[in-house]
Amino acid sequence: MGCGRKRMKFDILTLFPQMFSSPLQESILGKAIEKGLIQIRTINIRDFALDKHRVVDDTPYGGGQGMVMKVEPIARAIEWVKSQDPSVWTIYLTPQGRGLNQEISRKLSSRSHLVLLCGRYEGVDERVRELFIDEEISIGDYVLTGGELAAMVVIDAVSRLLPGVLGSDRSAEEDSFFNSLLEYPQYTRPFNFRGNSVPEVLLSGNHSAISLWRKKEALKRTLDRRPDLLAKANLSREDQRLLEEILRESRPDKSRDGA
Ligand code: 4FV
Repeated sequence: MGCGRKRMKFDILTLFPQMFSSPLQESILGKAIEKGLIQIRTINIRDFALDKHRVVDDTPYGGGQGMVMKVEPIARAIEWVKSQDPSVWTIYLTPQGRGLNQEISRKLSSRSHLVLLCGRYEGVDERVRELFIDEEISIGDYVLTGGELAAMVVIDAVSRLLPGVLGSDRSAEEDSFFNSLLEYPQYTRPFNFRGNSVPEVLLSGNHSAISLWRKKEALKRTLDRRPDLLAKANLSREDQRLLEEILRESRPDKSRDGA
């Protein structure tokens, strides 16, 4: 099973387990499940609501619109998982969490068992977070109807970093080189599409020239679209030199002669 490779377990606490049926069966994640590299289990929080009507939400104390998810069913569900594996790391998906990024994804990929708690309505009772949650993660500054889609994003971003999940582990590593920068432009056949051709260097077979072009393009794109990432990137001296070249080339020609 997974030939001794590291395998990872995701326990998803949700009121809508069927939402996970198809998205996780397709393509790379589907194969990773078949290969036993990842195991995904959906746990219906309502199964841990023990009252006759299996109630999982209630009106907010202090009034206000919407409903809040009750603490007891979630507490029982998390304690049930912890009774099987006390080392499980519990995550609550919420707009109030830390913004998911490649660094967080890499950290999570070093763990073996995650619980992903999916909120609904106005969210969960505060005591769930205080008593049962190790980490809160947001996939973006917008409000979803539920945490399920965010949980899928986390599973995808983390699973692809596990050895054996992507075609070749190199792609994840290559990922890692560029991970603090935006990706360089990609091209494939046809060479010429309606008069738009592929940069010659990519067909030169000169791998150092190709790598230099890609690094420069990644730096240019990051400078244009996400200068905040550039500020955080640990740039090599060659990167710095390329960046100066890009800035020089972007300035109107008067500066080229240092006038
Ligand atoms: C969300 C996000 C998100 C908030 C209210 C579920 C919803 C509802 N989760 N990143 N953005 N969650 O919008 O993770 O309970």
